[in-house]
Amino acid sequence: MPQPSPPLEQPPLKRLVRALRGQSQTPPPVWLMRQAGRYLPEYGELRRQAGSFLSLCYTPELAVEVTLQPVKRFGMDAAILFSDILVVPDALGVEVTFGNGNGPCLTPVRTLRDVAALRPERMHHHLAPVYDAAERAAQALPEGVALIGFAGAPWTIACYMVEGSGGAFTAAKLWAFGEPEEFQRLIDVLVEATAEHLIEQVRHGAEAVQLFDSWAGILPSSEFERWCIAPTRSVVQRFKAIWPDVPVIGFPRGTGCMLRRYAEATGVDAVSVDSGVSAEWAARELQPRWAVQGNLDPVYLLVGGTELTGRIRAILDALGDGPFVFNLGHGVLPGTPPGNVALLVEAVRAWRPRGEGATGR
Ligand code: 1CP
Repeated sequence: MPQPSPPLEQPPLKRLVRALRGQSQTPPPVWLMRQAGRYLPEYGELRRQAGSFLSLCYTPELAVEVTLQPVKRFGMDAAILFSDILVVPDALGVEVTFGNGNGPCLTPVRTLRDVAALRPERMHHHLAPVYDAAERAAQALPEGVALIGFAGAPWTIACYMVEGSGGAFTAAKLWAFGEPEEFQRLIDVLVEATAEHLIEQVRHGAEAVQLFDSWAGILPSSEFERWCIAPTRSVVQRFKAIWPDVPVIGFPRGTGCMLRRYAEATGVDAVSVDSGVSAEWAARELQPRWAVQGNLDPVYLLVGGTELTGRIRAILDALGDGPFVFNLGHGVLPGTPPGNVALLVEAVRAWRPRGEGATGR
């Protein structure tokens, strides 16, 4: 009698995904926010080939190559899809340009009429090259390396859309605090668009997603619930309705002691912490319930040497025993010597918990 064929084996979960699901890994997986980009000479070449920054994002062959560059050079545990948080407003029909080194420039959205002119129905078509890049990157990555998809959180995207540029975002705050019902309409559009964008990236191969709320820290505590937490919770709920097992990392930068409330209320699986809170605080207040990611100040990558390796070890000693993903508190800075990124990855890989020999862990 022929034996029944064994059930198809699922590939083992990647180290990044396991850590984000709450399983400690020794040593913890490592990747860096903005690990692709201007500090890498090989990025500069492709950037010139593409012409504009957005055409780099929308040319799948080039976007895949840039996504893979840091992984090829340094061997991180994850690649973040090369794109930008501002492709969402671009896809909604807002004109977005990136001047040379001057940051982004957008046609400001400041009235209900501007909100009504947004075109969510064209988003999917517009972002097709990004999803194509995700699919190709997921296939091209070395075994065991996970692909991370991402989006800006609604508050942070609204900041850029209302202001029309980077900066202090006073126009966005003025609208949010002065005419909250109007501003809510913009946030509602962004909640849908953001969830859709994350869901599609997973459909095309991303294995975890990160929500960048880079400007959550400029909200006063009285407005934090309404403009950071509530929209994020809505995005996570929509995403989880489609992909319940795919981990979501939340990064509400600059929010200090509010991080705990954020994690409790939004439903994220993991919290990315900036360098403003200590690794010990994160280990005590967050790690018992959520995976933690972070939190080396990117300036240590400019400093290098034993200051860098000492800080890495201190963070790992505080957080490395629990579910943890080594990362920075914010993105890699332009001008970072690539050799220091190599040193970082090596130092994380060499780390073992204290007393490992004694306890046999
Ligand atoms: O080549 C160039 O001149 C463009 C520089 C650049 C790069 C490399 C921009 C313009 N965006 C990116 C890629 C990018 N942006 C990635 C993928 C690469 C990777 O991480 O390896 C990601 C995840 C982002 C996310 C992003 N874009 C954020 C959130 C993270 C953060 O830094 O807080 C934000 C705020 C942006 C907006 C943006 N895009 C680019 C710039 C210069 C900015 C910041 C503008 C400002 O300071 O307000």
